[in-house]
Amino acid sequence: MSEKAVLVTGACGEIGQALIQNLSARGGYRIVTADLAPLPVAIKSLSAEHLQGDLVNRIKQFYDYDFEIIYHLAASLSSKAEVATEEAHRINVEGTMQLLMMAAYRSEKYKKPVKFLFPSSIAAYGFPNLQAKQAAGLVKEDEYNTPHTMYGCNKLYCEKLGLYYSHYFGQRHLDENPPTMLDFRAIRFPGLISAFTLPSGGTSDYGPEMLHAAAQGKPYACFVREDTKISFMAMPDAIKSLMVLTEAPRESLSNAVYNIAAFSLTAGEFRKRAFAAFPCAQISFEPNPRRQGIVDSWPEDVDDALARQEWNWMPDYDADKFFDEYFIPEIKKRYAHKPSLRTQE
Ligand code: AKB
Repeated sequence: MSEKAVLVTGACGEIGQALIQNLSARGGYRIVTADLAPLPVAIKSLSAEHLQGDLVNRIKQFYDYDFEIIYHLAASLSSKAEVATEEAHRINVEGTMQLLMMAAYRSEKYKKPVKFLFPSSIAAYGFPNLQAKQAAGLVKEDEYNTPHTMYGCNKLYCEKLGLYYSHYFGQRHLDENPPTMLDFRAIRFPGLISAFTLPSGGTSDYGPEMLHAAAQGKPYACFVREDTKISFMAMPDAIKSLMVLTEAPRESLSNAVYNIAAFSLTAGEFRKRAFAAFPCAQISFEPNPRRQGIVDSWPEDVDDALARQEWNWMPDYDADKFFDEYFIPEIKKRYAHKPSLRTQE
């Protein structure tokens, strides 16, 4: 059986590493990776070829491949993007547009729609103030699309670009012989937490940072208030969502952009969970006004009914299962060699 050619950009990031491991375990894929950095040892042998460097400068190279599926994960996350806005725009928007153009061109030329999977974010939402956030309840895909961050603006705009290249590019969609268009599918991810990697540059990072610090017996000063609430998800569920959406039949999808949710917790609840597993944890709250403002503009939770209805989305991990069956057991193994680690068995 021939292998499906898959491109994973942002391969060294948290989602990238977990996705590559999953694709490789499933088998049947020729995985080409791309990133600014060299591949970490954990996934090096899983990549058939690694394209290292700036995607925007090297886009021509990508036209030589026959990718059936593209997971475009490369991004500058919300906190980092806010301090280097031009660079973020270049990575998040120009890089995405170049790849979308390439995928649209190949779809049309070879009359086979390239599947383009795009990780969007809860950062695409923006509430005018904390009261509005707390009153909103579960937020649907088309509500509060008024992001406050460069990253959120970039994600929202790239969703629109994806729609454009998959439906209207060339304005020939109404012709008698419309071209084959690329197949764009996006997921608005909540904050993701992996037991194996740590995030960097994001604003939901306080959740995973707090837990990894507690597991190592390191003090942690949380940069948001204790009552700060947003939705989170276990990394295995994020990977599952990408795989399920990739395989969903086109006809069953009425939308290109989907919310997904798993559990919503306050920073204070994270601390409680951390103490329960690691009683010696040292966690304080020292809110940073800028990062606090960003998280205050994001929803407490999102409505993922459309994903559940159209592609049977269902997370495997609620908060209890996340802590009891995934994060705590894995993190204890990961840091077991550290002498400072003291846990409650
Ligand atoms: C970030 O914090 O920027 C990301 C996200 C919520 O998209 N984790």
